[in-house]
Formats: sequence, structure tokens, C-alpha cells
Amino acid sequence: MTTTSTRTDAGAGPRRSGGAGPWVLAGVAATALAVGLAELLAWVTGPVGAPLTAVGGVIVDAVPAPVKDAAIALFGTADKLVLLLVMAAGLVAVGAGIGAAQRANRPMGAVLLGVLGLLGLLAVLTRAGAAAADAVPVVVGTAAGALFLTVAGRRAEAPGDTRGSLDRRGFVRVSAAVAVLGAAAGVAGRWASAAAARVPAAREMLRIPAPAVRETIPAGADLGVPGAEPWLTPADDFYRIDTALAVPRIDVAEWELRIHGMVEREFTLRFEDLTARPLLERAVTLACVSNPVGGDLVGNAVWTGVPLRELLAEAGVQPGADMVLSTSQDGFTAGTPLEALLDPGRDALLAVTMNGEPLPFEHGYPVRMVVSGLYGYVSATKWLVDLKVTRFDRDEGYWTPRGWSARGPIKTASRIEVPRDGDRVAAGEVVLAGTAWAQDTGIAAVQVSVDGGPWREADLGEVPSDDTWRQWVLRTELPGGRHTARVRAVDRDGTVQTAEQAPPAPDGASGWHERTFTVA
Ligand SMILES: Nc1nc2c(c(=O)[nH]1)N[C@H]1C(S)=C(S)[C@@H](COP(=O)(O)O)O[C@H]1N2
Ligand SMILES: [Mo]
Repeated sequence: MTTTSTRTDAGAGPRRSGGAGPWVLAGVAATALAVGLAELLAWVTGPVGAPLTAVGGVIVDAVPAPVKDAAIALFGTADKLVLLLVMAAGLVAVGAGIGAAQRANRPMGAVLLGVLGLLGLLAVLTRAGAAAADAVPVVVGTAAGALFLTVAGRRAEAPGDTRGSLDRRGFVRVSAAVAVLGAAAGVAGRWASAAAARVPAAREMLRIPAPAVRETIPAGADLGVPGAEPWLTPADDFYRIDTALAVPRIDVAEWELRIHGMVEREFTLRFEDLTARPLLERAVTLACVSNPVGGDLVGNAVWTGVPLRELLAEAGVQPGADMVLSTSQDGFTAGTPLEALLDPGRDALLAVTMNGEPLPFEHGYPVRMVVSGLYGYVSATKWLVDLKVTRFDRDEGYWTPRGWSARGPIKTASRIEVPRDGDRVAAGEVVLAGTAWAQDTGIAAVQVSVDGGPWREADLGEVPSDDTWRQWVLRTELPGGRHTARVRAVDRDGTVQTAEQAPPAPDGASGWHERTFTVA
């Protein structure tokens, strides 16, 4: 008697899974799982960790130029896709070998898969910009593949009456399912990564026309006092406040702004419609209502955009309207007084650039509002998609039902930046410096009192308009010992900044800022 469908190895029991076919499939499945899972995980950890991209990169770097040229001549822009398909075919062949090896000599297949993973890891970690976290996808993927091969193989070899054992058909089915899942994970991972990269790539490529009207920043705006905040805040250092858990990444090609509500002619704008208009450049200091006295939730940038009053004029505001409710893509809303948006002195903007670059994602790309003189929560909607002309007695912004005032004019403020609290400064001339702001009204004077003495006028930096903050500096001789300096601003209407202390809620902090330091 002979057995035809089972095969006997020296020392091993009969292999219920039959011939090499199922094992080859299991090897392909394990490899597909390893690579596919890694590609999917790289969508989360970042594109550098994607093994197909890394190995493809190594291949492209290694291939001699004539071969590369020939491939491009033959496949054109599909050359990358062809390379991926060649790698996939290669992986199927390698996977088949891994399965056969596991069948012949356990755990040889799993070990070979580990070697494949190691090669992938080497490719990933030698790519430009690779970090330790980029190792995670390949390591996890390889472990999952090896685990599948080991466990499924063991069950396929277990006697039929063992719990969880697989007969030949079961082994083939499980392997086929895992192979399909692995391939699907890989395709999904690569697709998602490409989609995630598309919007930042589009932002990089965006060419926004130069502003028709430029802002002239006076040379004396920044007094250059060491340790003081720069007059122009770099976008990377600009404070960020919003309710977005994940920063919206809007595709500029799909962006639309609807202007509607109490208007004669409702309309919708696309990004090109907006930037085809003459752009206005304005330096404006934004401030957050949550900023405490002396705090840093305030920043100054140069913005370009389209004046909102032009768009509102085209829409034709109906009588009785007194507010514009702006809505962001992520559902935030702000209620801005209509008069501030129509005020020619403020040039309220639909801004598309910040300090000469397309808005950073964190600061509202592709379009946000910038309105001088109003706290951000009632005016500075980022990721703007909708403007509704309405009335304060019909609509309210996000923060109004949460205990913040419906209207939020910025309170005149000033702060000391140099010296810091507790600083020890050298004897001789002491430099006191900082910033003051009263957007839309302007700063006329900054006064400093040391140890309760008389108010002394600080020297002021120049400003392009009343819509930005203004630097100040006071150089003075002080005796050795501890001193406390206080600062207050006077706006261009002649109003002295109030000494009355108020917390940020419900409509902004007030009070004079002071700092205590020691002169050696
Ligand atoms: N979409 C959206 N826009 C928003 C907010 C928000 O939560 N969501 N916060 C506002 C607040 S409270 C402030 S102070 C400013 C801050 O703008 P910045 O993050 O660019 O400094 O954005 C405003 N615009
Ligand atoms: Mo804010």
C-alpha cells in the first residue's frame, strides 16, 4: 500500500497539507502581509518608512544611466508604476521560495522572510531623512508575516483531530485570504500616502500673484534690542490657537467660498477667482482674547489678500445686516461686526499669504480672515469656506455661547520683554524694551515707571500703519538692587491704557504689565 496524497519526512509526521502548492501560496501570503502591512503603517509614520519606496529608490540609484534612459523612453511617466509592478512580481517569486523553504525545513522560510525584512529595513534607514520611527512599519510587517507563516504552517501540519488544525483546503483558503488582505493593505497604504502628500505638494507649487499694493515697512520698525521679540513674527514662531484636533489640509483645487445670507447676489468663489483680483498687502498684528497681561498669544505678520469690503460690495449687503458669520472647513465660526469689515481704514482681508508664503496649514491655508483691531475669536477664521451676512440677534460665533463676549475689540496693551523677571543686569545703562499694541487706533506713546516713580516716555519704533504693534525702548541709569518696572501705552486717541486688572474672559485681559529684576 502506498499513500499518494501524503508525504513522509524523516522524523516528521505526515504532512496533511499535501504537496508544495499550499506552502508556496502561504509563503506568498506571508510576504504580501509583511510588505502590505508595512506600506499601510508607513501611511501613519510617514512616507520614508514605506519599504517599496525605499527599495525602489535603492534600485533607481543603482541602475546605470543608459538603463534608466531606456526605461523612461519605453514607459514614459509610467516608469514608476512599472518599477512597482516589477518589484511586486519579484516579491511573489521570493514569497514562493520562502514558502517552499518553510515546508522543506522549518523555520527556514520564516528566517528568509526575516532576511528580506532586514534588507528592506536597510533600504529604509539609508534613505535621506530616515528616523528611528521609520523602522517601525518594516519591523512590524515582517513580524506579522513570519508569525502567519509559522502559525498557519504549524496548524496545517497538526493532526486532523487537533483544535485549530487546518486541512489542505483550509490552509489554501487562509493563505489566499491573507495574500489578498496583504496586497489590499499595500495598495491602500500607497494610495493614502500619495493622497496625503498631494495637498502639501500642491501648496509648495502654488504661485500667488504679487500684491498690486505693497506695504512699506519702515526701516526703523525693529529697534533690534537683544532679547526683544522681533517686529515681524516668523510664521514658525507665530502663536497658534484653534479648536482643530487635526489641522485641516484643504486641496486648493477644491476650495470654494460661499458668500450668502442678507445679500442681493449670493455667489461662490474659487481660489483662482480670488487671486485673480488685485491683492493688497498689509501688516497686521493678531491677538488672542486669551492672552494674559504680558503674554505671548499675539504676533505680527505681513498678509496679502482681497479686501472683504470689495466682495461684500459685489454681493450687495441688505439693510439691517450688522454681522458676518464666517465658517471654517472644520466647523468653527466667528461673528464679525459688518462695520469693521466695511471700514476702509482696516482693510479687512481674505488673506492668502503670510510673510510672503502661502498660508501655513496651521494658520489657515488656503484662505483665512485677517481683521485689524478685533480678537481672533471674532474675526480671524482660518480654513475659511463660508461667509454669511446676518445679524447679531440671529446668529452667534463659536465662543459666544461658551461665555465669551459676542464682540471682541482688542484692548490696548503693552508689555516688557527686556529684562525678564528675575534677570540680573549689569550696572550702568539699563535697557528696558518691549511692544505695545492698539490695532486700528495706533500707539502714540509708551510710558515706563520704575519703582513707582514718574512715568517716562519710551522711544518708539516706526510703524507702517495703526494696525501693527509698536516696539519701544527706554535706556536709563538705575542704582544697584532690585527694581520693578511697569509699562502702559497711550493710543492715538489719547486714551491711556487702563490699570484696571481684568482676566481674559469674557472680553480680554487688561492691566499694566510689570517686571522685577536686579541691577548688579
Ligand atoms: N478655523 C478656526 N479659525 C480660528 C480659530 C479656530 O479655532 N478655528 N481660532 C481663532 C482664534 S481664537 C485666534 S486667536 C486666531 C489665531 O490665529 P493663529 O492660530 O493663526 O495665530 O485664529 C482664529 N481662527
Ligand atoms: Mo483666540
